[in-house]
Amino acid sequence: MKIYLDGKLVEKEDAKISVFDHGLLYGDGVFEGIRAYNGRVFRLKEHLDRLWASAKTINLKIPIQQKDMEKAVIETLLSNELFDAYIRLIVTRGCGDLGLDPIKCTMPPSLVIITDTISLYPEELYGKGIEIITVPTRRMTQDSLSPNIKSLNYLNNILAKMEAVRGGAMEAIMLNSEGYVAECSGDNIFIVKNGTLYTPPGPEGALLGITRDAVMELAKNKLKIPVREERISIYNVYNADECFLTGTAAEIVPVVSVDSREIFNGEPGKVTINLIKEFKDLTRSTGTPIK
Ligand code: PXG
Repeated sequence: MKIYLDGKLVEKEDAKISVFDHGLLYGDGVFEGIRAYNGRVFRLKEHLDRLWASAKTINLKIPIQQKDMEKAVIETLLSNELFDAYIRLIVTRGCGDLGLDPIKCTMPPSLVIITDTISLYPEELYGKGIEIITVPTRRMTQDSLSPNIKSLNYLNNILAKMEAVRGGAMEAIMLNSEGYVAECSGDNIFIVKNGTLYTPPGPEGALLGITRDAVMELAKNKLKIPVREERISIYNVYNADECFLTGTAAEIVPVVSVDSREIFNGEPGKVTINLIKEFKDLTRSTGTPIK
């Protein structure tokens, strides 16, 4: 397996970064998770725009142009002969000393691209749906650290994920500090009520997911149903007609129970099933060609 590291394709064993990189010392850096389907990278530009926005927010200058990053992603996929893949892009702050101040990082940021095949939730769960729970760890808030930054420090989400797994669930609903629904540990959340699709807006603590965006477009344009980015409570989730999660890794996964409350009749809903189909068509027919 070849890894892209600072402009070179190297073997996995040689893809190493210094222990003085602030990406390791402090989680100081940003990342993206992207997917390629059927020889095309899905929404590559949108992912790179989000990477650049995360970097800008933490005042990290990515040392190459977006076009060159695009080429590097394609090159890495080609060298691994991967046409259906998960792509992890990482930009670290670079090497410094043991102090927090990134001014001391005299080396440029490191760029890493890992491409691999991906293991999803087991296939049958897409038909059956998953059971999820609300966890104690709250999604961090805009007034401390923007949840819209995809930073290398994912402890907030990791704690939530561990709490979900300990509670026997595959995903965690994270509330924000006001007690409203923000998102899940690695996915956005949607509900359907009376024919309208709802999802929490960014400021509530939701990452502006690329899959979330695609799903909102499909709901509006293909399913012709209204979409609202609106504050939702856990009461709204328990009493929804449908619930599902979206993310690059998970795609669209139906939720059939939340905190032991069955969602409607405990089966994946019609809107969810239609969106899964539309999303599949979209991911297999659009995107940046790998060749
Ligand atoms: N919310 C959070 C907090 C995320 O990290 C999403 C939503 C979905 O966004 P996209 O753009 O992918 O639709 C993410 C992204 C994992 C894992 O192992 C998940 C993400 C990132 C890294 C690892 O589940 N999800």
